[in-house]
Amino acid sequence: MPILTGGQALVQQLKREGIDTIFGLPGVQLDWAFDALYEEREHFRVIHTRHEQGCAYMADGFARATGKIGAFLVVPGPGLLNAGGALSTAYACSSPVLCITGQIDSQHIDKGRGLLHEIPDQKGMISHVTKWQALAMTPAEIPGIVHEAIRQLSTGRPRPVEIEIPPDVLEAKGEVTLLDAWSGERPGPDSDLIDRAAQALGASKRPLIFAGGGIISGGAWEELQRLSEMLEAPVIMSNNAKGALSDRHHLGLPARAMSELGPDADVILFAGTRFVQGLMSPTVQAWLTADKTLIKLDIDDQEMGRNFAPTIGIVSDAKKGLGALGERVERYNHKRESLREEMLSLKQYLADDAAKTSPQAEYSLAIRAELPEDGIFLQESTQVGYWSSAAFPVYQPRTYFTAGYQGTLGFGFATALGAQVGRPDRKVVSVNGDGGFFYNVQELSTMVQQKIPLTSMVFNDNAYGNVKRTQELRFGGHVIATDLHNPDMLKLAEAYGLEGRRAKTPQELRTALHEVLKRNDPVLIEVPVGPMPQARFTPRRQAGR
Ligand SMILES: Cc1ncc(C[n+]2csc(CCOP(=O)(O)OP(=O)(O)O)c2C)c(N)n1
Ligand SMILES: [Mg+2]
Repeated sequence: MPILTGGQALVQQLKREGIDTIFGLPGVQLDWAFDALYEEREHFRVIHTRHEQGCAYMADGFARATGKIGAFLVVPGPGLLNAGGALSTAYACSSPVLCITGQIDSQHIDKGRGLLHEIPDQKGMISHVTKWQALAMTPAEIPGIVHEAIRQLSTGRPRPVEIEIPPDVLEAKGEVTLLDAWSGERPGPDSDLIDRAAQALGASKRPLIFAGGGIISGGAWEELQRLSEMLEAPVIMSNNAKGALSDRHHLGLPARAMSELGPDADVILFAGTRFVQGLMSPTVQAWLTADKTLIKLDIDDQEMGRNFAPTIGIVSDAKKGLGALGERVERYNHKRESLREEMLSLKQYLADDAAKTSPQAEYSLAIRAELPEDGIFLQESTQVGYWSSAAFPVYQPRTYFTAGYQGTLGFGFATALGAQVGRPDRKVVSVNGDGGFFYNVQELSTMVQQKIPLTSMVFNDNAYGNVKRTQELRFGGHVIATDLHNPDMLKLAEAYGLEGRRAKTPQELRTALHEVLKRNDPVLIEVPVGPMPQARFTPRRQAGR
């Protein structure tokens, strides 16, 4: 048995589990962990950031872009709290993020003495945005805890987990048994339930599939496409599922299509989605239960019946569940007429309707025109970002990421940096407002130091425009706390040592992207804009067409 420090035990076990990239920000409690990373500097890429929220967002972006685990290492207490918004986002979006943090010395934990970075019940505090937490009290237990963390991240619903190790434990030496990398199966479906669901789908006249982010995180897009083509069932994708089926496929549709296709469907398969719309929209609620068979497939048994009551609920890994459904449906299926013409006409309506929101449509489509099909787009809570979630065409899985129901301002730029680190072979762009961008402006430094060739766009209206518009329209012009003073963006880029561009129209943005995406450099593009209208989308039924 080797004698290792706690820090070495941590780093060696991470290495065995296949982790090779860590986003981190050091401090006294982590010195022995960082020194162990130094010893393994040939294996690990350590990317240090300028704020802990950057570490956690980057780990999330890395995880989403690669499908692997994204790991970060931050000091306890305030460092961990700084990572909170990013962790809540990864939690909301079911992203496999490994958070490793410190503690105060083991003998003092939860005594309330007031030691550096101490907060009471750290594990309890972070438990609300992580699915599992553990505290290591000896070097010998560290490999087992890391191994269990990897198991937690690799099975069930992928959500962040947290490991905390006190500084005296990272420093202490002891006999340590390292474990082989975790490997195991994800749970498959119950075959009787698959049979019932396959019968319902096979006999259905107008089957429909609503796909959520679980399809992406579960790597189930091929099984999804096969099933939808067998059934000639349109696949409506939530924002987190964009790209599960290509927008070019006649059956691949954005979430807005639910109000068009939901009411007439007789069997709906909800796969890897909470489908909160069923609760939140009275219109959806009205048709959701009427004479329909609702099948729900989810890895998380807690999601069964939470937002709506399914007729058939199947707890399973998405890939295995959809694969099994595809096989079994063959037995019960009948041939349906092609929906090609009908769906292409619906897509055309949706595109024409979305194009009415200007200038968001023009800017967004300018980006689409220049971003390669496999390029990665990071959205944020800004005008062009909102429009994009509704109408940006996406062609491949793992190429469009949102902050999900956290709507976390500050998500876009930092998460995009992590995505670019994970996929150096892809073009990555982020769309930010001036409000959101400045949450993480300091990571321009990381971008340059680590040579991360991301193209970040800042739509600059010198305002928290979204809120300001509400104040103007709903509160009689009571503008408060929403005007922003920004530095000159080109000088900002220059000061950080990266290329800055200014594009004043959609055409100029397209030209700028055309040029910079040919190269592999970090770029900041400012797009000065005025106030934009709220994006409005009119369901075709309502438009009477
Ligand atoms: C963490 C967080 N804080 C606050 C908000 C509330 N919020 C939503 S949009 C917005 C303004 C966004 O401003 P900007 O990024 O400049 O985009 P714009 O609307 O101007 O395009 C704010 C403050 C939020 N979504 N997330
Ligand atoms: Mg703004």
